[in-house]
Parts: sequence; C-alpha cells; structure tokens
Amino acid sequence: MKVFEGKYEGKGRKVAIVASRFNDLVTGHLVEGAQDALVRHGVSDADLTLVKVPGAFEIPLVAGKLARSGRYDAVVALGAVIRGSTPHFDYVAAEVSKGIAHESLSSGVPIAFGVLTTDTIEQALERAGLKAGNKGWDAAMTVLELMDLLPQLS
Ligand code: INI
Repeated sequence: MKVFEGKYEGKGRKVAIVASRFNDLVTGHLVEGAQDALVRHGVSDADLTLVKVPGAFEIPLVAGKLARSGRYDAVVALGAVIRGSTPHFDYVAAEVSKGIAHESLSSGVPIAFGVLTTDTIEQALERAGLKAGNKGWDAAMTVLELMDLLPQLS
C-alpha cells in the first residue's frame, strides 16, 4: 500500500500567523507557541509574518486574504473566544470556526484552527502554555505537516 504522510519539515516554507488582539493575554502566548514550533522545525523567522486583527470574528476574512495572496504556504489562525466575556460568545465561536474551514477549503491553502473556545480565561490560559499544552504550538505543527503532505499529492 502506498502511504502518504507529512513530515514536520518547515525549511523554505513561508507561513502567516493571524492573531486576534481580543484576549491578548491569551493570544500572545498562542503566537509565541506557534512561532516557537515553526522556527524549531526549520521555518526561518524571516519567512514568518504576523498579522493582528481586532477579534476572532475578523480572523477568517484576513486568513482567507493571506491564503489567496500566493505569498504563503500556510496560515495559522490564533484567537481566544471566552464565554465569560460576552453573551455573543456563541455567534463569534461559530463564525470563526465555520469561516476558517471555508477559507481553507476554498483557497486550497492549509489554515490551522488555533482558536480557543473556553468558558473561562483560566481555561484559556491553561491551553495557551500554562498547564495543558499550547494550542498555538499544536496549530503550527498541523500546518507543518500539511505543507509537506499537500505537495506529495499533486
Ligand atoms: N472576540 C474574541 O476574539 N474573543 C471573544 O471572546 C470575543 N467576545 O467574547 O466578545 C470577541 N468579540 C469580538 C469579535 O470577535 C469582533 O471583533 C467584534 O464583534 C467586531 O466585529
């Protein structure tokens, strides 16, 4: 059986990170995690671009534009939607997840979903490097794998 699988090899790859400023105490740690994972796996810091947006709701529009620009092999989308902060949690969480999936599928460029959706800021911080891993790191590992896998399939 022929098996295809991506390796965590980022040499020569160009990656855009789009991160929301809303809850930036959390998203700052997600960005650090993503940058660390990408650079440790061979992506040059000079080939990394960070674009900041106001909130998670704005991520899909900007991630899609970056994906379609032809300048990046992948996009890492980072945000933190926290239920305690607002009654419109459900709308923001639903739109950002649907939007990222749509932009990735329609552009054909991997866009990793590194958006935390939690009940409390404590839970978000735990998942941003304090206790339960770093979702920014995880999202970066996902694009590293897909950037290696997708070219093998064409
Ligand atoms: N944006 C977030 O990134 N996280 C949140 O928790 C959040 N809450 O809870 O309101 C949030 N709202 C702002 C939203 O993303 C947009 O920026 C805003 O509605 C303007 O379009």
